[in-house]
Amino acid sequence: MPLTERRIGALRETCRSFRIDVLKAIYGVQSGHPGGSLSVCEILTLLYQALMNIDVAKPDDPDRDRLVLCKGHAAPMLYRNLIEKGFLPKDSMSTLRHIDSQLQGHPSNHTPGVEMPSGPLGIGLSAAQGMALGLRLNGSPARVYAVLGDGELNEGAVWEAAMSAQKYRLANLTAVVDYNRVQLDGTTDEIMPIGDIEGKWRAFGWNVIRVDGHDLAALDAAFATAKDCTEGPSVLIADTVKSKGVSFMEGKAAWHGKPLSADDLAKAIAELGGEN
Ligand SMILES: Cc1ncc(C[n+]2csc(CCOP(=O)(O)OP(=O)(O)O)c2C)c(N)n1
Repeated sequence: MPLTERRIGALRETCRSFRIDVLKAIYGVQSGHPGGSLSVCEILTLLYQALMNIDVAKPDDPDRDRLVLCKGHAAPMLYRNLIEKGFLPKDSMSTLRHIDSQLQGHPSNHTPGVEMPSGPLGIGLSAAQGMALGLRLNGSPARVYAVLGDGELNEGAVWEAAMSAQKYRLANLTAVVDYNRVQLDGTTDEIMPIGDIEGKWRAFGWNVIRVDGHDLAALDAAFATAKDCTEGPSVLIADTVKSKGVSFMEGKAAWHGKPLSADDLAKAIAELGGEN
């Protein structure tokens, strides 16, 4: 069943407030990655708040769905989602990147709700496909989601995992590429062009679904199509905008890993309709 318009509207509001909370946390510690956290907002929020079968009361449920945030630098948006699901204390965003905090700069498996540590790009899809294979061998109905960046596709290990997931026809695995076309210090086209991104995944035997990565209803439909594909793994190529939601930051590599100044934060919050 697709999500109702009402539910989509509520999730849109959730995304708006998550963007503000993430920017405030990065501002507070003067460190972190705003660009890729904002671009992946709808993808993570839809999965965590609506689609994935996870329950804080049963964190070790063998049949829980798993998500690997392969682009681990977008951790602030992951943490904001885990807080909402009750895995982390409500007020913990302000501890982002503090020593001994559960909210480290990149996901750690010491953090409740995190299934796989990440940060080094390129390793997440291998871990996710291993999880998917193990779950299938155990007869579990659980699904595994792997969220990658398009810059991350520069890593050869991604394509080894892509080959392997197709060999084992892992229909319980959905990868999502947050295709914002910008990486750390330039565009993906400048640094290492991906070319025909859909054709590449198709050549590796994947079911490819193209989607607007900020349109929650379209993403919901795309995840449903992926679930219905029983032949093998699916990948959503999700067109997104780096730093989505804050016009003066959008599409700019400069905001990949730069904290906001007090003025920037005030402007961003005003644009997102929040209170300073
Ligand atoms: C193996 C590895 N090399 C380099 C880095 C440094 N690094 C962190 S983020 C990033 C750019 C990632 O770009 P992309 O995957 O497109 O992420 P997004 O734009 O979605 O934030 C780089 C090169 C890293 N984390 N791991």
